[in-house]
Amino acid sequence: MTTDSTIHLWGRISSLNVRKTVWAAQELGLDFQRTDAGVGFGVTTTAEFQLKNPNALVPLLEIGDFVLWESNAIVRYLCARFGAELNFYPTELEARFDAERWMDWQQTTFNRAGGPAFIQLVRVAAEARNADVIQQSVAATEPLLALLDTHLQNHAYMGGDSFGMADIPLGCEMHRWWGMRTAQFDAYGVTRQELQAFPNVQRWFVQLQQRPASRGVLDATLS
Ligand SMILES: N[C@@H](CCC(=O)N[C@@H](CS)C(=O)NCC(=O)O)C(=O)O
Repeated sequence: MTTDSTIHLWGRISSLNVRKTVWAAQELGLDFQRTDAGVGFGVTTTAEFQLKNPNALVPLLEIGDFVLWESNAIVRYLCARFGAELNFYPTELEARFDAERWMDWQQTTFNRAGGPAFIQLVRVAAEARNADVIQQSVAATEPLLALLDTHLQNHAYMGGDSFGMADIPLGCEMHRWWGMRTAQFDAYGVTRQELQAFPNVQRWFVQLQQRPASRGVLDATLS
């Protein structure tokens, strides 16, 4: 048992999932340290790290003897433990599960739809890119943006009138989706709608970008 209460995040900032946890910690005004780990940095390949996360993935949260993996679980935990006054993790059960639902949707639906285009356009070498994969990713993502736009027509934030935990994962997804330049899609003969085509998403996303705690996350360069 250790008495060390340092809030330690493990993971490279180039990871969307790591960025969520960093943003959450910053919103909560936490004093935390982050160690680069994962592709390009190693660490996750060590036996010591895999004792903490047998998936050998980032992010990982460590506070003394407590370790937690899965990015959205980390966001939830930080908000629940350190954000009671802010109500980022809503106390009212229905409000909490409304937010939980959007967080699950981010991982199971939005990320799956938009991820392939990101991998192709940012991570795969130009000569190896597959235009069909990019096309399918756009076709799967744009209806989801329309769905989000409809939701945000009547809600200032994902969970209602005020910023909360569900804004973090989805804000990170929007940063990645709009961080890819439309010209990149054009280069593969794929038409992607601009952010302006989704005015409520645009209004919400600009509000998120204006939050001081989103710095280093929503202005991060994609890689
Ligand atoms: N569902 C997990 C996914 C974790 C994951 O896939 N992490 C990626 C980065 S986004 C990773 O660790 N990739 C390997 C690496 O960086 O070494 C979560 O949300 O935390």
